[in-house]
Amino acid sequence: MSDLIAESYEDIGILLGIKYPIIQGGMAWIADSSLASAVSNGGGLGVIAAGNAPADFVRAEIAATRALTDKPFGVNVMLLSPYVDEVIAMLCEEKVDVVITGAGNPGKYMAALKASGIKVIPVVASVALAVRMERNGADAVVAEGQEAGGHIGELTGMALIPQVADAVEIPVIGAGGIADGRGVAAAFMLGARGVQVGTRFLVAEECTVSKPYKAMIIKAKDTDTVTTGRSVGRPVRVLKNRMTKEILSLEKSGIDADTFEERLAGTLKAAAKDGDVVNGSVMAGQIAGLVKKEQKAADIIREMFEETKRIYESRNFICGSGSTVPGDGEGSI
Ligand code: TUI
Repeated sequence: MSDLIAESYEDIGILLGIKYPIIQGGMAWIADSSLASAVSNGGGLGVIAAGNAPADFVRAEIAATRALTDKPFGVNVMLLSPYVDEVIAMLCEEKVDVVITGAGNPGKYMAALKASGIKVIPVVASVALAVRMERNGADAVVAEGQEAGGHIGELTGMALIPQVADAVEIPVIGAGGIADGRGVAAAFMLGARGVQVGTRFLVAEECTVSKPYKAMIIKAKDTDTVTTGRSVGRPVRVLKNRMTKEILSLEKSGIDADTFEERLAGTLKAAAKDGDVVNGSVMAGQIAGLVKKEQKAADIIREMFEETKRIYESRNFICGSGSTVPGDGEGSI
């Protein structure tokens, strides 16, 4: 059984040059050089979020990250950004190690990124996009379930990850609802060879998100997230607050997509940077209820994979006898 871990370490580890098969989610307005370098120094793949920022801003974050770590790191490109073309051109110049894309189809950028020697890992929310991305030369895909925070698709990770794993040859990285070793082990069982984790890294000591945002994650319980924007085709998972109450009631009365976008503009920055968690967008995954304390990024990673290893070593089930009692190894899988 523990061979499976070794295999997954090798796969994503060798592909990305990292010790643990974990990618930090590229959270817009939050994932900066401080968090990305801490995750990379801790043995995972740290990721800077380009979000809606112009190329020069992202270039400065890349320089800052390079000053803080000599390990590989990535940049997350949010494909709905108005600056996406200039950000991609800059990333090709900078020759970053890895580009992870989200919220769209990166097909038209794939050739340029690959020609610059960059590894490309699109986030997908369907089998169809995963298959298309593999044909376009993606090095791996992140299969992200709708348990995740922020912009989401329709399928849960439990349904999406195994279907994507069956449909493509490239490694699949599971995401959405993963915040501890049980989540990692479950994703591996579904066919993933690595994980992407956002919400738990929100409370990393090195995460520069506002204090009220962190406090709200730590206080959150299982049912505290809600999906806004479904009615206008832009589903986004956030923690419930005064803002989500108003947005959901506007959606009930039939708000159009443009008015909706205008109403939301600036709300993620308000929560993440200015600490307004009452009127701002506090994006978080459904697993926020499990996240209870601030820790160093390196400790989060170590703890998660120690737990994964313990699970693999202890869940030694007897097969073939009809028994489901944890076994002594005889006839075990
Ligand atoms: O991108 C994310 N999560 C994000 S981006 C973000 S910034 C933002 N701010 C305000 C409003 C909206 C976004 C916050 N959270 N996750 C990756 C992800 N990508 N999840 C789902 C998808 C996805 C969904 C559909 C990717 C592709 C897709 O279909 C594309 C196609 O053409 O088939």
